[in-house]
Amino acid sequence: MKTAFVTGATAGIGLATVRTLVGAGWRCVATGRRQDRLDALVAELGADKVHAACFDVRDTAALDAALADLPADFREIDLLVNNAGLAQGLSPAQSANLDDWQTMIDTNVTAMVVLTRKLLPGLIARKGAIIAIGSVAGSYIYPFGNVYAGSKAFVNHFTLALRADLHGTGVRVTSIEPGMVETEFTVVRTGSQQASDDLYRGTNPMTGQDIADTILWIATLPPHLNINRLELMPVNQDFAGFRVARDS
Ligand code: NDP
Ligand code: 8X3
Repeated sequence: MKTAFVTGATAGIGLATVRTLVGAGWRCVATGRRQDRLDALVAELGADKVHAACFDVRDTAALDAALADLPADFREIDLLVNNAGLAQGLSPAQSANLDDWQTMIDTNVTAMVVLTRKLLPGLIARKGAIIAIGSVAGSYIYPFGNVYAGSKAFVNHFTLALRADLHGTGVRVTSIEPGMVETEFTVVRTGSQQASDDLYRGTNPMTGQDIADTILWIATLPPHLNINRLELMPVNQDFAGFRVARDS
C-alpha cells in the first residue's frame, strides 16, 4: 500500500485528495491546523488509512515533531502533495497589509520548501513523487494578485526546478496549476462566505474533486511518465486580461 503526505487536508482540494487517494487504496498523512476536521476525516476513513498531523506548516519545530511522531505504517512517504496555501487580504500593492503578505510568503513559499527538503531523501529512496498545487495566478497576472501571484509563480517554478535536481533519481515531479476551484479559498481570501458565494455564482467553477481526480491520475501513471506541468481552468474562465488606461 502506498502512502501520501497531503498538506492542507482539512478543506477543499486537500480534503478531496485524501478521500480520493484512500478510495483508491492509499494511506494518507493528512495535515492542517483544524484538529476537529482531521479527527472527522480519521473517523470517516479509518485510522489505518489516515494519520492526522495537526500543525501550522509555518512552524518548523511543529513540523519536525509531526514527522517524528508518524506511526510506522505512515513513515515511508511515496507521494508528497504540496497543497496547503492561501490568499489573504488581496488588495492593491500600494495599500496592502504587510502581515498579509508575510503570511502568504511564509505559508505558500517558505513552508513548502522546508517540508519538501525534509521529505526529499525518503522520496528519492522510494522513487516517489511530488505534486504541487501552484496556480494560474503564477502565470497570468490579475489586479491585486501581487504577492499571492508571486508566491504561486514560485511554487510553479520551484516544482519545475526540482525536476532538474532530481534528474536520474526516478522521482516524478508535477506542478498542477489550477484556475478557479470552489473551495474555502475565497472565504479565506475575502473573509466572507457571502463574497465567496457571489464570486462563484453562475460560473460553474472546478471543484476540489476535479483536482483530486487529476492528482490521482498523475500519481498512478506508469513510472516512466512524468507530467511536468498541468494548467486547468473551468470552461467559463479564461486568461484574456489586458487593460489600458487613458490619460485624463
Ligand atoms: P481551502 O481554503 O479550501 O484549503 C486550504 C488548506 O490549506 C486548508 O486545509 C488549510 O488548513 C491549509 N492551510 C492554510 N494555511 C495553513 C497553515 N498555516 N498551516 C497548515 N495548513 C494550512 O483552499 P483550496 O483547497 O482551494 O487551496 C489549496 C491550494 O490550492 C492552495 O495552495 C491554493 O493556493 C491553491 N489553489 C486554489 C485555487 C482555488 O481557486 N481554490 C486555484 C489555484 C490554486 P487549516 O486552515 O486547517 O490549517
Ligand atoms: C487562484 C486562482 O483563478 O481563482 O489561485 O485566481 S484564481
